[in-house]
Amino acid sequence: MSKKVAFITGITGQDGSYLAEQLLDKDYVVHGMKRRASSLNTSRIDHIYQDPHDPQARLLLHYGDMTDSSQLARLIDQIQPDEIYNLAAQSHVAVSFETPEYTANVDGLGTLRLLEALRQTGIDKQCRFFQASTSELFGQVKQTPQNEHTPFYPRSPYAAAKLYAYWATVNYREAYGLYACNGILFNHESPRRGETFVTRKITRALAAISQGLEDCLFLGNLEAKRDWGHARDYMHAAYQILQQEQADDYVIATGEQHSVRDFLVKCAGCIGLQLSFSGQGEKEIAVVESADSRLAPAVRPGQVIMRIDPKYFRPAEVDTLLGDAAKAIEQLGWQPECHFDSLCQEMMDSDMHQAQKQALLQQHGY
Ligand code: NDP
Ligand code: GDR
Repeated sequence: MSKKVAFITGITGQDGSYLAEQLLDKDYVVHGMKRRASSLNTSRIDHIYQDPHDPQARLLLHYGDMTDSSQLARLIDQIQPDEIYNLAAQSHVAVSFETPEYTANVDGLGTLRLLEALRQTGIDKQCRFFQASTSELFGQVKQTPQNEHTPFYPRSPYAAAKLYAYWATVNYREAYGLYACNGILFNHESPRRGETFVTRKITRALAAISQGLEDCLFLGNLEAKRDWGHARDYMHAAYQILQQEQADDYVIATGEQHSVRDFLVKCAGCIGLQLSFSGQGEKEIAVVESADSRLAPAVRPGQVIMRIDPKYFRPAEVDTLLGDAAKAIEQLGWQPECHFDSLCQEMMDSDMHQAQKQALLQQHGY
C-alpha cells in the first residue's frame, strides 16, 4: 500500500515541528512549506531533516508563502496530498495590531488561497483539510467555558483574520463538499514555543535571571487568564480530526485556567524562587522572597525580577479563555496528557538547560 502524503504549511513553527514528527512516526510522507528567510528558520525541524537526495526520504521541504497563490497551487498539484494541515500564520496577537493588513493577508486570505488551490487542482474530493483556528475567535467571551456553540467576538486583527479563515473553511465544506475541518485550538505551549509569547518569555527570562545572564523580566497584563495545554497533545488532536468519517469542527482545550501571574509564580517555584508582589498597575513588581542557591545561584532575596512595561498591554485585550473540549473527548477519544504543572516544569527544565550551558560558556571565556 502506498504511504499517506501530508502537506504542512507552517512546518517550521512550534506546531508544525510536532505534527511533522508525529506523521513521520506514522509512516507518512511529509511535505512542508517554509519561507525564504535571510537566516536559517528551520531549527525546530533540523532534528528530523532528511537528505532530499535519498530516494527513501519522507520529509521534503518546499519554498512558498501564504501570500503567493500560484506557488500554493503548484505545490498542491505537485504533492497531491491526502491531508493538508494549514498551520502557517502571523500568529502573534500583539504584532497583529501593528501589522493588521499583513496579518489579514496571510492568516485570512492565505487560507482562502489554499482552499482555492485545492479546489482548482481538482483533488478536493480526495484530500482532507485542517485549519488551525483559535480560541481568540471567542475574544470577549459571551459564555464560560467556551465550546463549539459559543458566539465569536474577535478582539484583534489576528482574530478577525482567523474568523475569516474559520468561515472560509466551513463554507468550502458546505459549498463544495470538501472534507475541511477547524480545530479551535486554545493556547498551547512547549519548549519550542516562540520566545515572545508570554509563557516562553517567562521561562526563558527566569532561566537567564537564575544564572545571572539577565536581571529583570518585563511583562504586560498579569491578570489575563488562559487555558494552556501542550502543543504535542494539540497536534495529536489535529491528526485525529482528519481521521473521522465526517468533517467537523472541534474545540481543543484542557478545561483548566490560569493567569499569567500564576504561570510566573509556578515557573519561579520550579527553580526554587518564592516571589511576592507589591505596587499596583504599571508600578507592580515581583520581588524574590527566598531563592534556592543551587538552582538559581545568581539570585538574591530582595531582588526585583519582574516589572510591568505598559508597552506590552494590548489596544484590546482578551481577558479570559477557558475551553470545553467535551465534543473532542467524546467523538475523537482525545485527551490532553500534559497539564499545567508538568507544562511549566518541562518548559523551565528546557530553558534552564540552555541558560546553564550559556552561563558555563561565559564563565570559561567563550
Ligand atoms: P508559530 O508562530 O510558531 O508558527 C507559524 C508558522 O507559520 C511558521 O512556520 C512560520 O514560518 C509560518 N508563516 C508565517 N507567516 C507565513 C507566510 N506568510 N507564509 C508561509 N508561512 C508563514 O505558530 P504555532 O506553531 O504556535 O501555531 C500554528 C498555527 O496554529 C498558527 O496558525 C496559529 O495561529 C494557530 N494557533 C496557535 C495556537 C497556539 O497556542 N500555539 C492556538 C490557536 C491557534 P517562520 O518559521 O518562517 O516564521
Ligand atoms: P495569546 O498569547 O495572545 O493568547 O495568543 P500570548 O502568550 O502572546 O499572550 C497571552 C496573554 O498574556 C498577556 N501578556 C503578555 N503577552 C506577551 N506576548 N508578552 C508579554 O510580555 C505579556 N504580558 C502579559 C497577553 O496580554 C495575553 O493576554 C496565542 C497565540 O499562539 C495565538 O496564535 C493563538 O491563536 C492564541 O494563543 C490561542
